[in-house]
Amino acid sequence: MKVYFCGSIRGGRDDVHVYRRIVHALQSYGTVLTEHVSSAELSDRGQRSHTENSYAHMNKGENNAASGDQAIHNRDLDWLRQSDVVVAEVTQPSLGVGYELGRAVDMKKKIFCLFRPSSGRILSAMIRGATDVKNFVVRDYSEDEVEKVLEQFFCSLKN
Ligand code: 6IA
Repeated sequence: MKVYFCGSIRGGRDDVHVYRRIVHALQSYGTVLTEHVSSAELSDRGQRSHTENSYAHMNKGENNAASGDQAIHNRDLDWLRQSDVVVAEVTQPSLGVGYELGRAVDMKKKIFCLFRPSSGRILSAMIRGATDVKNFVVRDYSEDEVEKVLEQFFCSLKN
């Protein structure tokens, strides 16, 4: 099983410790294509990092930000197409995560969104309200429930 994990990067890295915990748990269900999203080295500013270096070869010699971003976008969409399941932590608002979810809906992926009400935020109606979309599940949870809610979701896929 290939899992595409979405979490905020330029939207803010406040929840990276939660992403780590989710990705760790997801690895017991399959291959996480986007493990870098949970990397503490990856900042919201685009500092040199392992992930950035791994995308560098796709810039074909150009070293400007836009071509780097194009490579990231195209690579991520390739991974999204390959994935069997999309899991998104949606507590920290992120344009990229919202975009990925919209594209994933269009690709008819199985989607599981995780939101922590303890953040004090109110989740976007475009995520919370997607109840008519097939295979689109939003689950409220607290950090200590990560393993449990993922187990319930992956069990439900078997039925
Ligand atoms: O708008 P955001 O940056 O918060 O979007 C985050 C989402 O878009 C994540 O779920 C990722 O899958 C994807 N994404 C955004 N930026 C990157 C990235 N590097 N590398 C891989 N996936 C990304 C950005 C440059 C970095 C060195 C800061």
